[in-house]
Amino acid sequence: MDEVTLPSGERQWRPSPGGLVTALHPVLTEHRGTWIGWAGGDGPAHEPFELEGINIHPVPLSADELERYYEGQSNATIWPLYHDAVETPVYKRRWRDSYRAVNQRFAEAAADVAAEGATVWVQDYQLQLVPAMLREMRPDLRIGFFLHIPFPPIELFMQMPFRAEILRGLLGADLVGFQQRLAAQNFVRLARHLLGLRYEGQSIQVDGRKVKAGAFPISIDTKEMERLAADPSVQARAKQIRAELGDPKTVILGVDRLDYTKGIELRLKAFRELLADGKLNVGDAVMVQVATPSRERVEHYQTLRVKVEREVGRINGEFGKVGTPAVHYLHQSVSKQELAAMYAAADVMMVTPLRDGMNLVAKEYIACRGDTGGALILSEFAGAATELRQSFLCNPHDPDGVKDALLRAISAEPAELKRRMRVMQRHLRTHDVARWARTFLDELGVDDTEKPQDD
Ligand code: GDG
Repeated sequence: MDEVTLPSGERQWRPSPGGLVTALHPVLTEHRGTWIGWAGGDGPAHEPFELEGINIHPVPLSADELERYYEGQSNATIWPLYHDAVETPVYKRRWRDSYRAVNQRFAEAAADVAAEGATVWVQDYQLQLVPAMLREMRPDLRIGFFLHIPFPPIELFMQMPFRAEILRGLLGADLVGFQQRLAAQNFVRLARHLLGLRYEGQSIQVDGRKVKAGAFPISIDTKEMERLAADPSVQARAKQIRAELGDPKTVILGVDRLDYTKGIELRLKAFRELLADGKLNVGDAVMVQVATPSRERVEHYQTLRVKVEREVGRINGEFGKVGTPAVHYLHQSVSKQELAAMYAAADVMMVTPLRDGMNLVAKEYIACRGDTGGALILSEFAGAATELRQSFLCNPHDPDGVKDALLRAISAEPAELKRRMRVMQRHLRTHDVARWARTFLDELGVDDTEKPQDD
C-alpha cells in the first residue's frame, strides 16, 4: 500500500502497482486477513487501520533501511541474482545487516498480531528470513512462504554470501511455494547440497519437521478483468486510443515496470530492425510501450532507462514522421481502466522477459480480449509460458526469433488467433488467483473456518 497526497491535500491509501498487490487484494478481502506491510516512504509508523475490507498493519522503514534493505539487498542483490543474474548482483555487507534487521521487525510484527495457532503467509524475496525468525518466536503458528520471482539453480544461488542463512530462513516455513516446478526442485536440491538435508519428493526433513516445497502458479482475478474490459466506457476508450494512434493496421503493445528483466530493449530493437528491413511500415504498425517507473534510485534501473529512451529516440528519429511517431513511449503509471483499454486496443501484445517468475501482464491481456482475437508474443523464460502454450512463444535472447514471432503474429489469420485466444481464456477462467490462493492454503492445511493472517 502507498500513502498518496490528493490534489486537495488529503492523504489517502492506495494499493501500489505491481503483481503482488494485484494478486493478493482479492484474496485478502475474501479472507478478511491482516496485511502486514511496508507503508511506503521513510516516515514513522502509522496506526493499524482498515481499508476495503483488509486490516492494514503498517511497518516503517527508515531512509537508511530504504537504501540498504530495499534498494540494496532486495533489489540490487537478490532480484538480479534470482533472475539468472541478467544484471550483475551487487553484494554489500551493510545491506545484509539491514535486511536481517528489517526481516526481524516484520517477524515481530507478525508474532504480535497473529492469534494462537493462526496462519501467516509470508510473501516474497524481501522477507526470506521471516519464516525462521517467526517460528523461533511463535512455534504455534502455521507458516507459509511464497516466492513470486524465480528461484535460481544451485550454481547461481551459491554466489550469495549469506546463502545458508537465507535457506534456513525459508526452511522455517511449513510450505514454501514457487511459481514453477523447476524452482521447487532447485530449492529441495539446494537444501541437500548446502545443508545436507534429506528429502523425499518435494518434502524436506528439517529438525524433525517436514517442510514441503511446491509449484503454485499465480494468476489474475480473471472475472474482474473480463468485466472491466467489457465495460462500455473501456471499449469506447479502446476505439479512441486506436483513432488517436491514426487507426493503424497493427497496434503492438508492451506494458512493464521499467525493469531490465522484462526485455524492453530487445523488443524495441526487434521492431526497429523490422522497420529497417522494410517488413513493417510506420503508419501500418505502431508500437506503444508503457514503462511504469520502478526502483528509480537503483543504478541498474537508471542505466536501463537511459538505454530504453535512447532506443525509442533512435527509432522515432530514423523512422517517424511529423505527427506519426513509430513508438509511443509512456514512462508513467496509467489507471486500471486505461490499461484495460490499451489491452483491448492492441492487436499484438509483446511480453518478452529474459526471466520472469510468472508475468501477470500476459494473463491480463488474454482476459481483456473478449472474442476479438489478438496475439500474445510470450518469452519462453516467463513462468506464464508453461500455461499459455497457444501464445507465440519466442526466445528473447534470439533477436531473429523475436522478429519472426512478431511477423507470424501480425500475419496470422483472425480465425487462428481467436482459436488460440479461446483456449487460453478457458484456462484462465478456471486457473485464477482465487484458485492459486486456495491451492496454496489447502496444501498448507488451512481449513475454511480459519482466517489467514497475511504478511
Ligand atoms: C512480480 C514478478 C509475477 C504495471 N504497470 C501498470 C500497472 N501494472 C500492473 C500490471 C500487472 C502488474 O502491475 C505487473 O505484474 P507482473 O507479473 O507483470 O510483473 P512484476 O511487477 O515484476 O511482478 C512476476 C508477479 O510478481 C506476481 O507473482 O507474475 O513474475 O516479477 O498486474 O497490470 N497497473 C496499473 N498501471 C500501470 O501503469 N494500473
